[in-house]
Amino acid sequence: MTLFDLTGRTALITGSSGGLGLAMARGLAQSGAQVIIHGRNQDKLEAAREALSTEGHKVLATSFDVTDEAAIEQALEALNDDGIDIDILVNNAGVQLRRPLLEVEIDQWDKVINTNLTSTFLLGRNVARQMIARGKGGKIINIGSLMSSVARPTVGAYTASKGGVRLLTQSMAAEWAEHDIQTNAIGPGYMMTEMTQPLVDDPKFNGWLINRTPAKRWGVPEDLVGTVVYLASPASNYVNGQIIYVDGGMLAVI
Ligand code: GCO
Ligand code: CA
Repeated sequence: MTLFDLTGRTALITGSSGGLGLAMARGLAQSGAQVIIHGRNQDKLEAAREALSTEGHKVLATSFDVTDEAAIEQALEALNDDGIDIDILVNNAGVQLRRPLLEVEIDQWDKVINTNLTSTFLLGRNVARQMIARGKGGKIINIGSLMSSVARPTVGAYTASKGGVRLLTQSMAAEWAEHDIQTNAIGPGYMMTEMTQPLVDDPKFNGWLINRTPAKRWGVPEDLVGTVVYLASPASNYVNGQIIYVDGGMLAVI
């Protein structure tokens, strides 16, 4: 069993029918894990499942609203009934809202907080309950953002939610480390995905980004694979409550 071998482990990755989530699911599968991918769009989810299966990976698919406690409980129960234990949970599902705070309505605010932060609490709590009941420990990896620690105009709700993810990660570590659960976060920088496509297509923003990033390039989803495999593997068994920024150096440099 090498330090990064995930053979025999099962990983649930939310929001993984495309973008960062699918790249992380593929990376975990390539390291030997059985992956359970998740999404709300059935066509996208099935296409992702087909792709991973065709590549020879052990893959299952599940679909539930990450903001709905009953739906989460039902989905976890169904996996349990199929004898599937979740050893690795990646809380990746998230939405963005680019709108000045003065113009944000409460239902828009709630959608961002519920999808990005509350979902991480609900899934983390329920999976941790199972891990503790099994006495086997496990890995919880919460996907934060550059915005877990810095802000920019027009993404206030998202930033508040991702700042919450960072300190919720530390709170989970504080309470669950003694059960051999390692809870850490990844803070992706500006990665090329559907979510950031409008920014890529904006010559002004794109120019600023390339200039502001020490690596002088956008990240791509595959840039997250090494970090998620590390945090999902025995290599990180004594790492807890940390956030690792995968941002081309942006946060380290003014
Ligand atoms: C934005 C972007 C960022 C990225 C990412 C950066 O509008 O500023 O959407 O928030 O998505 O979160 O880490
Ligand atoms: Ca197992």
